[in-house]
Amino acid sequence: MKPDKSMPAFQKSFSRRLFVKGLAAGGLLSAMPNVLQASVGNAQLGSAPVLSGNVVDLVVEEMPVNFTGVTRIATTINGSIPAPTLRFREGDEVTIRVTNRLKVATSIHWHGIILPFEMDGVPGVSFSGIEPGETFVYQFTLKQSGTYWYHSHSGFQEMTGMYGALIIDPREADPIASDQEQIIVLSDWTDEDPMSVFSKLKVQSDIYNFNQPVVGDFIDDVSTMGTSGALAKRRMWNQMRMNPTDLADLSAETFTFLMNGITPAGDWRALFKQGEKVRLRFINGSSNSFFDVRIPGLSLKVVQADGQNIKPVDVDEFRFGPGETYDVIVEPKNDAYTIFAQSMDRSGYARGTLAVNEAVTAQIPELDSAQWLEMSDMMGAMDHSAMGHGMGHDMKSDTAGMDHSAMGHGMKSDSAKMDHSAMGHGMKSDSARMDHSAMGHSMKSDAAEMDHSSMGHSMKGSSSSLAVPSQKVRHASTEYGPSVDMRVDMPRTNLDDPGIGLRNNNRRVLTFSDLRSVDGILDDNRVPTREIELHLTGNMERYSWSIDGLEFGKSTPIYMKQGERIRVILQNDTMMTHPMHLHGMWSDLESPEGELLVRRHTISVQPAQRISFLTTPHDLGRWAWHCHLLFHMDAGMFRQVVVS
Ligand SMILES: [Cu+2]
Repeated sequence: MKPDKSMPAFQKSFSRRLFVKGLAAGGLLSAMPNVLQASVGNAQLGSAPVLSGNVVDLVVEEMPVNFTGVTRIATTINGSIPAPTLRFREGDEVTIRVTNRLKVATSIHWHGIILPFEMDGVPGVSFSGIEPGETFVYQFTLKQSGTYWYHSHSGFQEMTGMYGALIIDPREADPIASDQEQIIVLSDWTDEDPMSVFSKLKVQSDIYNFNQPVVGDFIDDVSTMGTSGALAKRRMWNQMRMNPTDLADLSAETFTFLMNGITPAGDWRALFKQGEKVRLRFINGSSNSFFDVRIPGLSLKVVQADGQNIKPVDVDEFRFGPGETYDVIVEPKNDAYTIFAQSMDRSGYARGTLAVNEAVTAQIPELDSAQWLEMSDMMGAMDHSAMGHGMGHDMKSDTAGMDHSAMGHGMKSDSAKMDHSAMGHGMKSDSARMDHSAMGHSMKSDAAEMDHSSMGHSMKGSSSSLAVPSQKVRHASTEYGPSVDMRVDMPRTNLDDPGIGLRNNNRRVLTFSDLRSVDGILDDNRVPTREIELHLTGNMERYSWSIDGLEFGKSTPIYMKQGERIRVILQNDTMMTHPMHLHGMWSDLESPEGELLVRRHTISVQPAQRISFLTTPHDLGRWAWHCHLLFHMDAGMFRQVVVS
């Protein structure tokens, strides 16, 4: 481990291997036999207790835990990590009484659930939070079925243990057939105080990246592209002040990845009988980690995404970010299989075993090697070779073409001086479909109008109809400030890209283009009446995250009208993937051609990607909309949506 003055000496000398993989018997230290006995042999162990019925009581309190050999304090619900699984029935009205036994305020948000906004559980947006000693009563009717989850929306409580599964059984028979099911909640645990982790990232954003380019990489580059090519590549990354290995802010350097609250060394287990069809409900309940999930030897039939049934897709692997859920059906034949969930940055993994009995084990795969971000992850769909800087294959020593400003990524002086507020919202926009609440996108900006034609790219011209999403990039004037270190002018709109680290890995990997809601799910086929374009922005040097260059504190709400059909375009102007979660309404993902694909509550947008979804705000009130990477949300990638 890297020396760290904030850690006690005994922790510094702690075996990194044990730290990353955890203790076999790690977990809660108090009376939680079902968790503590996880490694001693009962299929139910390591799973959270299940609470059902129409009235449920939850108690939030602190408890000691030990996942790695170090005792730390966790924030738990009913003394369990994960929190109890809540199992309800579609159509029922439920009452959930949440009592706060912490010294600070708390909250619980029902992730992906359509409900009145006062029940949504976001302090400062939906309600004022649950004060110490107070009991808050949540009450709402379940209008949907499927796999969901719940978590704290206060501070970093989610990161210290406040997350659990929420399963809503369909009112009628479940169209997804299986012989048994298992809920698999993935999460990330750190022995550090999350606040100190956050502070460290603010000082040095790549402090947990122990996969930096090293001399060996340079030598490899020299052998494949020659000395001048290798130098040019290095110079290019330096000029952009970017790091091609920066795949996650947080790594196994601080995280131990958990499966149902069990460390990799603890080996969470699910038992099956030969011939059974097993439904696995995967929930990414982590604070800051994308997982790539596979079960070597088994095909995964994906049947549900974010709680909504989809047309089954057979894959070997899927990636999902914090907030997302996928249900898969597997038909195990052999004695034992490893459920393997490696973190996107390949620094570690969560794992468990699907087996016929407690004695058999399966091999644990090696972590895949980390891939470097490619130019398409930085700059989108531009034709690299035409510009003389194809990565790897066509590297030229001239790096002038790499310079952001030379490529039109830099701001122009006139737009730098634009003051959106001074210009007001009444300014003439060049298109009626643009939306004023999208903060400045309605402005005609020179920079947004950058000269595509001279760069040899054919852009689809603005369509007069809203039948298809616009492809013309509109950067808000607020994007031209210190909070933004990168702007993408030629985003990629490909939905069939599994993302960095999963490309061409000889496995069938799920992509957005594979997802189709079953008939009847997308119940609103209206053409949207307006388009909101938002850019996911950041400045890596400052560990600043924002939307349209504005951190939450500097932003104004986005206004929507109840019942209107709106298109939202999300363009990622950063080099990280952001799982964007819109509360209170569905996000109907569409193709670049405007075909409705799948209904989601959380949509992960890859670097330099531009994707869109339609939404219909059904419920009045104030809603949160944010990146589900906890630290990105906290740093400012968060907006309030007001439905009136
Ligand atoms: Cu983010």
